[in-house]
Amino acid sequence: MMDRGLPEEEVLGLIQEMRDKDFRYDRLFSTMCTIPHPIAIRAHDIFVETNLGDPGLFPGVAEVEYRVVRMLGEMLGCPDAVGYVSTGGTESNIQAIRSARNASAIRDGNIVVPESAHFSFDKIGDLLRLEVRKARLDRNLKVDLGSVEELVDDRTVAMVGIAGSTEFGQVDPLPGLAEIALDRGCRLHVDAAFGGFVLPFLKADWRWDFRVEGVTTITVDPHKMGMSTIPAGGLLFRSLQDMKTLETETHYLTVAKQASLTGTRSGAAAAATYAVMMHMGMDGYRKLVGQCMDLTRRLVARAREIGVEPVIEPVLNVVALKVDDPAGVRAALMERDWHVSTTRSPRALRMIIMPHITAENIDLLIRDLDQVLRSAGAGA
Ligand code: 0PR
Repeated sequence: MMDRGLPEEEVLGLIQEMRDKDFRYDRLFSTMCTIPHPIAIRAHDIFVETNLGDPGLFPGVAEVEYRVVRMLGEMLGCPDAVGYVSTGGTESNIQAIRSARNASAIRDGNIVVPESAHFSFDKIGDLLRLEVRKARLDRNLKVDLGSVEELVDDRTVAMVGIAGSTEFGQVDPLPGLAEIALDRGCRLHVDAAFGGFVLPFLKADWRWDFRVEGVTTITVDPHKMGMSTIPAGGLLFRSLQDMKTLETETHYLTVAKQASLTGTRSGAAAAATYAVMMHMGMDGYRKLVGQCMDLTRRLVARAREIGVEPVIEPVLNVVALKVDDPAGVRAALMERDWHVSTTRSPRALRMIIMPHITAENIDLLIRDLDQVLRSAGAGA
């Protein structure tokens, strides 16, 4: 740091220079975040200095968080669910598994997750010293129940199902997983970090949330399809008892116990989430998700016009396209200022159709994809 600070204008100029290096959201097909709703940004601003880690000092924002949890619980089929606003999917997944581990007497156990699980579960294995067993997927890229049954044993502290997988947007057969969980007396965590703000607003009724008996915890991220600000994650527990397994004593704070992973916590992101959920309502999200799904179908139709097929018929607003050399195609698209990503198995080109994506940019992207594939074909 310099001895003497710079004038405000100069600092803002420096900040802007760096900000200008960031890519613009409308060209980003690789992200599960989006431009927050304007009302979320305003609420974020109003609560910017608040800390949910010491709720006695900020009873206002503590009430906001309580209301957010209540709305999330209603949205996910359990109005009495408890939980908190976390920093995102990774923290929520860590805490869900930690609570399951704490609720069981096992300390060196395992968790059974689908092969398609987000990499946060590898971090969890490392942090909590749990073996991460990965169950096979079926040809629709849903977890194979037979494989799960083979992997679950008496040292399994939790099973995991995904409602909206990171790479393919697929939804695991949660009722089947719940049956196994109930049968084996095992907790079942649902990672709906992405799908949690999509599935409740689709016309088809997927059975995956707390309405499925046996589901104990759910991760759902307002900073993804919820249109809130970063860092807004959500973790919900069906039972208060399970959340209590996470509590530590907090001697000198205004509250005696804390269940969250981090101490100081952004009240701003919780307020942003409250504001956007209150403003959008179920209807607003239905419309938003409807638009994203329409655009998803448009992308798939345009891809088919140039002879490219999706790996699976999209369930959510995630598309994986079968192309030769996805990494090479991704790099070529990046030269044209399009940002897409790739999947591991099967290898494909991955695109997420977030609220910032427009029909025009889908058409332009597919036009460029066509050119990239043709020149690769010509060069081969
Ligand atoms: N669970 C699922 C199903 C996810 O898709 C993700 C993140 C997580 C958990 C972890 O959530 P946090 O990143 O909030 O901790 N999925 C995205 C991904 O890995 C996150 C992301 C978002 C990546 C924006 C890039 C990006 O630009 O693809």
